[in-house]
Amino acid sequence: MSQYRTFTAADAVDYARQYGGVANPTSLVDALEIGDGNLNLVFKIFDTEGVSRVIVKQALPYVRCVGESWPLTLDRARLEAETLIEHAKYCPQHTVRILHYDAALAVMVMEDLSDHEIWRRDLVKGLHYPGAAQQLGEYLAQTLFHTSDFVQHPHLKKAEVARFLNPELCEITEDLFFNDPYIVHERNAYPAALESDVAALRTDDELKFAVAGLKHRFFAHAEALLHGDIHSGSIFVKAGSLKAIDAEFGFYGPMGFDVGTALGNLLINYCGLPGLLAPREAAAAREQRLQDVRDVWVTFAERFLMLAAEKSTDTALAYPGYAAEFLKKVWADTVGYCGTELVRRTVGMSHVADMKDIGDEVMRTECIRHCISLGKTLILAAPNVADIDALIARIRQNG
Ligand code: SR1
Ligand code: MG
Repeated sequence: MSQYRTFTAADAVDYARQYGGVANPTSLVDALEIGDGNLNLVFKIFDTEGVSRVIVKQALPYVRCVGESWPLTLDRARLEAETLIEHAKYCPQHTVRILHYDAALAVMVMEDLSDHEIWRRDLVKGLHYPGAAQQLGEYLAQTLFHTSDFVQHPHLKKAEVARFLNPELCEITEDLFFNDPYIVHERNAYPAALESDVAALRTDDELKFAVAGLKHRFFAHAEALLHGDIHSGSIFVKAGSLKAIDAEFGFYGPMGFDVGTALGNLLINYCGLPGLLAPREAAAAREQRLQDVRDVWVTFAERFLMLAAEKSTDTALAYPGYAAEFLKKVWADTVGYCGTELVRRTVGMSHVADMKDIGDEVMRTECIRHCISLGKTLILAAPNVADIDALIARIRQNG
């Protein structure tokens, strides 16, 4: 990676001129670094009219939100670009378009989605995008089915597992999801008033046993090419459109991890809404969030079964009824991983606006307490939650 250098705004403009695919490249004149995520540099590239035209994204050789003390592989840029390119083969309508990438520079150029909004930013305002949940279910079904053993040739599948080995980014997930919240760790951060709730996670044998199973399946079950971090901050929306971005955690893993992460972020929002909005608006938005959870799962499951019936190429896996049986395992994983997302976003290091933006400290603490409690409930209940109705009933029971 000797060619690597960290881009300045001027470098980003030059790069976009070469690889942005704009008709008149010299019209690109300005760049603004807008990265607000945990890991990378992100430049918006503007033309002479001040219109943003493409995005240049570059991985830094360390975790941006922590600094150089936490080095991180530059190969994540290749993994991100190749995951998104792969997903776009099967679901172009819901995957950001990668125009160019360079593994040595750890850089990619992608379509500008300035006419969209980061979904989390609008979920925090209680806004609803009709159809977004179904579109997310469609993205999950298309990408996970088409990269699975149901349809990939066994030789290709094994080669793809190798191409998408992502040990360093997986290790972040392994630590942040499945270790840190259940031990004393310096990365953890939560309100002091919740010390006893968090301490209870550390001594709950049944819970730690269930988390061990989820971590083990994350290690071992190479079921499909996951996005790997499909939270509401990795999704752009506008009326009638949804696009997944930010797939640097992509690897072959258990399908329920992606579906559970997606549902988990809707439920984090559900838990935060009473602190974000006035009571009447919060109640309405929470009902919508439960409907979104239902719509994501139902769309995912129905489309997955339809694809399995129509397109499965593996002789044994195509046996009638097998896909439905497999989906039951994906469902149990989904509920479990969903629970771990709720716990790690509140107890661990990666906090989100759905909680951080709650102005009132007491209210924020209560919303976080609810999120931890719901997460724990879902992890424990995962093998016994019969279906989406039972999940929604459990969520309501939890408060
Ligand atoms: C150190 S990275 C922390 C988190 O940010 C990313 O978006 C992932 O969610 C990761 O877990
Ligand atoms: Mg990300």
